Amino acid sequence: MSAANVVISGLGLWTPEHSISNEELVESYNAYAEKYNAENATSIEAGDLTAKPLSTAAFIEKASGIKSRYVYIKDGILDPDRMMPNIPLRAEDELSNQAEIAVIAARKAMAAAKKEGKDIDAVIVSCAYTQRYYPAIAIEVQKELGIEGFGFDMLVACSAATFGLQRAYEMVTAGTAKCVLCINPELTSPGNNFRDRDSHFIFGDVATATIVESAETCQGEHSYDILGTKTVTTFSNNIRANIGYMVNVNQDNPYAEHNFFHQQGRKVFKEVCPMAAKHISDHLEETGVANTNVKRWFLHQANINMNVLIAKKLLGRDPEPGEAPIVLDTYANTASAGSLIALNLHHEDMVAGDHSVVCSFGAGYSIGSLVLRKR
Ligand code: CO8
Repeated sequence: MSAANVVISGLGLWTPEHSISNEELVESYNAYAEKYNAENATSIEAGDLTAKPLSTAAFIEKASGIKSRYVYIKDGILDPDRMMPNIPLRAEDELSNQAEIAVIAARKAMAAAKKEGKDIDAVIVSCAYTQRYYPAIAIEVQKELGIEGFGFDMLVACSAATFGLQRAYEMVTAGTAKCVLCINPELTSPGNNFRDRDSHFIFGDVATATIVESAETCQGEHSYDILGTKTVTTFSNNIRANIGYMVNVNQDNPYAEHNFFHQQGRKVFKEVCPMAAKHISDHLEETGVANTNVKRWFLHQANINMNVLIAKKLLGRDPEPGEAPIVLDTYANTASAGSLIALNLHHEDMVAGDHSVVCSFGAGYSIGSLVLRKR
């Protein structure tokens, strides 16, 4: 099967009903920091502990472009005595939290692609974290949606969504699946350290879903030829979260800072921007599409300054409004889902023949891209 025979035929997006503004987040963080500093005044004065610095909404918006973020559960996050979402443990016979949000996004993508469970034969759940190791969330989703065939979970942090789409593309190309449901239930808030001034503002929750199938069976109103996919990874410790199943045998504290998301943000910015710009340029060249022939750039949503810089490197000028859509002002960084939120919200006005690029970049480091053409 040639490259242009595999298509994206449906997109779905679940946006949580709760959001938190920078101002709300900063007020609760500062209350927590002031309380911590007052309670530990003696140790801080003696130099045994470091005082918690205060956060500002103005810094957050200027440094990242983020104004607010959506969260699955708001309760608990803004409580200075808790600083994490209050998500009750579910019984084993209840739908898991991630399967719940995955199914909502999946149903939207299936409706857009005009598919029912019986039409799909593979499910990929790819995201930055899964809430348990097994059974796979994808298999739970598969049962919930009445899908036969197989499902599996995969983790590639910020690039889980694009890497998942590449797997789907390869499966349809190879004939091991006919129609693949790819879902990215990015429940980031449990892994975000709301007690850390440098990262408390970065992440939001969301779920995106995409149907990948053969052009022969495609019935979606808005569909896209996948002209090519390209992925690369280079090991870096600059973005890490250490939490895992060894936490008990290590006799480690699950609430220790190193178990939450933590990063060297400046280094990430400096190292990833040129890598991502080169990756996209190379991919376009390999696909035979000129940069000047790309209508829309659906870039990873981690930092607005990163997106502007990468778009500038690719275009040799500032991007026009809407050319490289930004969604992180309201969604914040949603791990691997950012570029797909942008695609979900800004694709319908493209016309047949328009080229676009979807690209993720971040932890790993990992970079993944797809070159698309509207049908
Ligand atoms: N309020 C006020 N001041 C602050 C704050 C704050 N909240 N935070 C930092 N400052 C201060 C610092 O102390 C510093 O002060 P000084 O100059 O006196 O030392 C000053 O502001 C500048 O600080 P930084 O150098 O840290 O700030 P930057 O301008 O570099 O901006 C960013 C910080 C926004 C983090 C920026 O570096 C950035 O965006 N880098 C790229 C980040 C990135 O792409 N990360 C990838 C994220 S990973 C991913 O996308 C998925 C991971 C998996 C999901 C995990 C889910 C939980």
